[in-house]
Amino acid sequence: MGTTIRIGIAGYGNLGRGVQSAIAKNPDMELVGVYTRRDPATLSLPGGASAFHMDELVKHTNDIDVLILCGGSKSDLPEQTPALAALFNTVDSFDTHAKIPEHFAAVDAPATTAGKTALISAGWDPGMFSINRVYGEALLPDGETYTFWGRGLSQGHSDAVRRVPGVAAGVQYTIPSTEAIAKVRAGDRPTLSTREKHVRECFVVLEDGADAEVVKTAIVTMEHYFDQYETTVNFIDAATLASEHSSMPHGGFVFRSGNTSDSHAQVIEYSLTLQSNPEFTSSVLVAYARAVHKMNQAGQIGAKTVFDVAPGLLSPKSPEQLR
Ligand code: API
Repeated sequence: MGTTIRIGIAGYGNLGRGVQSAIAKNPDMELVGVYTRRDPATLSLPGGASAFHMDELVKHTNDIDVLILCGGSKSDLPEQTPALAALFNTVDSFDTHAKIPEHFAAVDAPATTAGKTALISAGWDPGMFSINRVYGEALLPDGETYTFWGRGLSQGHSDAVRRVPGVAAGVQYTIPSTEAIAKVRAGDRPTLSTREKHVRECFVVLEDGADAEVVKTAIVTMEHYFDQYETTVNFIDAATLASEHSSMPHGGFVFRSGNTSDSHAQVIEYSLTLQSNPEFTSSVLVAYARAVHKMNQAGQIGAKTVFDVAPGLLSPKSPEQLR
């Protein structure tokens, strides 16, 4: 193996901490620094890692092979990824599915101009689930694809809830229809609307003086996140949030159910059972950082998605070892 891949972390919330843990599990990687918009002196970083203000990033362009962007999709990444992809090879987990083409275009131009490689929308969905949908559809062209999430805490939806004016804190659980999952697993191919597959449940702590009805309406009508679902909003206090909603489990299923001939039906199932949604997402981001490093060295520049990355590039093993 060659020298270690030098990783920077931009943003130190749940994902940033997860990336730090994941780097510790990958001996071919090394953490150069954590970059934050907060006062870096206030971060207590395990393992003697260094913290810097985000503004210092411009001074460290020669020290970092791949910068992993750990901000939220609602407002951080649409600004940060295009700006930082002009300076670094990057990996992000932008997960507003409907806006991925727009995000791709915004990142592709600066990355290409700078000769950088920018992998967008990695994680598990979008990410590993996307890959499994594409595999399923390619292998079983005559069939149906089903994605179920949960039961679990969606970071994307929780982040979106927390950005609603009047919300002090909150989480969102995605709850799938267990009946629908059982039918699909058994080989049925029901037609299911978005509403029939999942419901969404929010637990929200209001800011002092906030109007609960206004907050609730803002959440349940939010485009891309809640408007297509049955959503319930429960108002709780900060102590209850801390005691009952601090863990972040998630998971789900991708099914492809199809026929290879009139007489034979086939079902493919990919499933995840996650104790920590952010730590798993972070592990995916770190494996893709390895691929981004190799792709940039091979001259593959510009914006990329998981569909553009060959599986062997994710591995610390060489092509010879894999063969
Ligand atoms: C949901 C899924 C979760 C995808 C995983 C990840 C996240 O509704 O629960 O935000 O946690 N879209 N993108």
